[in-house]
Amino acid sequence: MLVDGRWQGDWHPYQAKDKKGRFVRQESAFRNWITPDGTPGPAGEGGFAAEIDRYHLYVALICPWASRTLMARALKGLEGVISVSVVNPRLTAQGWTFGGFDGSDLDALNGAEYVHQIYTRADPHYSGRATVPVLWDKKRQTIVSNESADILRMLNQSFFKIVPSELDLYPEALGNEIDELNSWLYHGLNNGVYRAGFAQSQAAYEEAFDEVFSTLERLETRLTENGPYLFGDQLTESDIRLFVTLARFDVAYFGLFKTNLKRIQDYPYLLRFAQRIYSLEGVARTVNLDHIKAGYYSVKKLNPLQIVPSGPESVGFTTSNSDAA
Ligand SMILES: N[C@@H](CCC(=O)N[C@@H](CS)C(=O)NCC(=O)O)C(=O)O
Repeated sequence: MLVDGRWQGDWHPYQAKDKKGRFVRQESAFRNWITPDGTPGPAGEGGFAAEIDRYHLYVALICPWASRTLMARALKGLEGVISVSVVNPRLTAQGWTFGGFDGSDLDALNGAEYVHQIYTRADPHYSGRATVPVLWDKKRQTIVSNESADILRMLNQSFFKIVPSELDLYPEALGNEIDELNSWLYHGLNNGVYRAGFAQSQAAYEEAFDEVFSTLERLETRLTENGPYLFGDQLTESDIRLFVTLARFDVAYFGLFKTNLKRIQDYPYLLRFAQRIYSLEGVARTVNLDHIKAGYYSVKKLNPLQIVPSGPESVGFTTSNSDAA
């Protein structure tokens, strides 16, 4: 991580925990919003108007938080409007790096070797993790946001004048319900798997494990009763948030994070849901199982020898690496 703009080499993902050994996630630091006309959004300062080719996303294809922003970019037709660089999947002693792994990019924009250099370019005294996603403003040469939940929402709502889209991932009438669902989905599943995987006590692991599987049961029931999406026929950001975790579950979390009561393939409605989302135009390009496996299994604290498993043979929905970004 960075401390006052200097990289500390002894990064390891166990840093933050509470008294009971529970994993605690760091808050994001850059919270500005792109808006249609550059007026300030719900947080941060103004001056970030939606424009063609002004913004750039730094992402890791291993990362569910980054992938949800990539999915929104694809589904909202913004691939020609916002450029992207994909980092290497393995987190190194210098954090995220560019170039070398199949499907990764060099940083053609800022010429950085490491993502932490993007952070110090935006703020020479930055302290904190150098996480992805990062939404970069090419005009002001700074970070707009490093919070994927905000980026997902601004990509949905701020570019309608540039790329009109029928799809509204956060319809006003469903706002409160989406927020409520996102909250238990995040706690029980999106972050629940991390709480299980990075738990530092048996009790903390078991608590998270139980919550992961009760959340999956709750979701399966919901989709059985009122699918095909979480809000019936309306595709929303909650579906994107669910999909990114489902796509990583059987291939990484089940083994590495020990969330191994059942696989997603054992839940018929969740599997059908994943297949449906995967088939939406542009989504397959955001899913790269080689990056996901290489990335998660490179976390030394959880897998000291960093051996990447050969299986599973399939995650149950159609994937093809040649389709991936
Ligand atoms: N709150 C952030 C979390 C992002 C995050 O935790 N990204 C991970 C990868 S999945 C990361 O970059 N970790 C590197 C680190 O912690 O040093 C978001 O949702 O945007």
